[in-house]
Parts: sequence; C-alpha cells; structure tokens
Amino acid sequence: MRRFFPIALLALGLVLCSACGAGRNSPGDSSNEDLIVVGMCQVGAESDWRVANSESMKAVFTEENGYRLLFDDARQKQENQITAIRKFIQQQVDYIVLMPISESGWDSVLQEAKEAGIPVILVDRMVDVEDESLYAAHIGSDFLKEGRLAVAWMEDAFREAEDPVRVIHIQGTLGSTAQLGRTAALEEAVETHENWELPAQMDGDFTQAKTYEVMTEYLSSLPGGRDIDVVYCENDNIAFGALQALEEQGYACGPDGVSIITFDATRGALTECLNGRIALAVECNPLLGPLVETVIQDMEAGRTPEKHSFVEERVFTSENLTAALVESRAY
Ligand code: GZL
Ligand code: ZN
Repeated sequence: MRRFFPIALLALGLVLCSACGAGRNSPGDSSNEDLIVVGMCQVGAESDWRVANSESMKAVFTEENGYRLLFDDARQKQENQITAIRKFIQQQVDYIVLMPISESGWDSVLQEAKEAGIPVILVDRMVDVEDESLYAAHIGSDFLKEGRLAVAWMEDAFREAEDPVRVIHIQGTLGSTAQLGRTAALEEAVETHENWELPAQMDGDFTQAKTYEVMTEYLSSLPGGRDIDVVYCENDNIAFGALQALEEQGYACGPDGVSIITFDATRGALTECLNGRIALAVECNPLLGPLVETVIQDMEAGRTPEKHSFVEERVFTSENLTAALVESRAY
C-alpha cells in the first residue's frame, strides 16, 4: 500500500509553512533560516534628516549582516504605521523597529505585538504609553536638551538687548517628541525673559513646502516696520522654507539681519551656517542604525538592553565650522 501518510503530512507541513511567518523560527524557507527578520516602521521621507535615518538603517540591516529587513514607509500617517505593525505581527517577524510619528495612540497595537511575543524597539521619537513594558528599548534624542542648547545661544546673542527680542516660532509635526521638546525649551525661555516676545507660532510640519507656505502667508500679513529678530525653526527643512519666504519678502538673514535657528544640522544647513545665513544649527543625529543593531544583538544574546539611550549632540555656528568639517559630515 502506498505510504500516503508521510506525503500527506509533508503536504500539510508545506501548507502550514506557507501560512506561517517570516520570522527566523519559520521552517521551510532555508535561505532565511538564520536571518533575523526585522519589521521596520519608518515615518516617511519628509526631511533630509529622515532620509539619512532610513539610509542608516538600511546600511546595517542587510542580509550580509544576518538580517532580513521588511521596511515600511508610512508616508507620515500614523494609521499606516499601525497597519504595518499589524502586518509584521502576522508575518511573525523577530523584532519590530518603530520610529513613531507622534507620541499618542500606540497602546493597543503595541499590546498586540507584546501578546505575539515580538519585541518592539523605539527609535528617534517616543511613545506616550501607560505600560513601559510595551517596548524593549528606546534610542533617540533628548529634544528638550536640544531646544535648551538653542535657547542658551539666544540668551548669549541677545544678552545686551534692551528692545523686545521678537521670535517667530515654526514648529515641527505637532505631537511628535521632537516638536514637543524643542517647543517646550523655547516656551519656557519666553516665560523667563520678559523682553522676549513670540508674535507668531505656526506649524511647518518639518517640511520646506509647508513652511514656505505658512511663512509667506504670515509675512504678507505684517504691516510695515516688520521687526523680526529670530526665527526658531524646529528642523532644517523648516529653516530652508523660512529662508526662502523671508528673503523673497525683503528680509536679510544673517549677522545683520534675522537670526535663523535650526535643528538637525544636515550638511545643507551647515553650509548655510558656514556662510552666515543660518545663525545656529543644533545637531540631531539620524545615524541610529548601529545603535539599534546593538540593542538587537544584546537581546539575541539574552541581555536586557538599556531602556533609554540618547545620542550625544552638539551645536554649530559659523565660528566653529570649516568647509572641511561640513564636507566631512556623514549626512
Ligand atoms: C528628530 C526627528 C525629526 C527631525 C526632522 O529626531 O524626529 O523628524 O528633526 C524629522 O527633520 O522630520
Ligand atoms: Zn536629536
């Protein structure tokens, strides 16, 4: 009698395999047997910083390095990030790496990942969840500290000012940790300096196009004698949009004109800093791929990673920049 049983079992096994996930413990596809499968959930490609961040991740999580990277670009929508996480859970990936677009709205989908036994590593911005066990580790920046570095420069630059120091504030994606921290630093400073004024606060959403639009609209609405001392831009792409709008409306930007402050310090911004159009660039390091890999390797070795690790960041002005340094920058 023919041995149907083993063949039937094999067929059943193949059907089950095709239905089971992409994770390492998924039998069947031997080529992936020992690759660590990482489901990565990126915000989008809204800024130069974000592009550099994605490149840093893709450079680390390669098959040669032992990984299979499933990369999802959420096009700046939280619902796309949540959909991607659910897809990664179904695919039974080994790790989920999430760059959360905003802080709120993550509790239930991270609970689903926890119940599926898939560790979540947060990168860059933070999530605001009740239960810290919903993520294994967070690697990012101290955005309040970045803002306070900018404020310290403003305090020094305007120490002798008797007249009001008029600051235009252009914010990043509202509700993102980067926006919340950088905004808090400026707002607490305006509180403590009675001669600092904040005549306008607008949402530039971390993009050049949005900023150019809202800043042009604001500047066109101003009567004559439009006195602006500082434009506090919460990232470089906002600064580029603000510069374009300001100069089109006849404002000089630089040591004898409007002081532009920016965050990220990508090479484009550092070039403008070197030539004086931007007064201060606060570094925000996007090259987080290697740090994420360290966390994953720690967890692979059974070690508990640091819950929060922050990257060291510095400030740049035309005084401490050279063309060689700008050229040498990795992003
Ligand atoms: C900061 C990051 C911000 C950058 C922006 O770490 O979240 O998002 O400052 C990017 O350029 O869009
Ligand atoms: Zn940062």
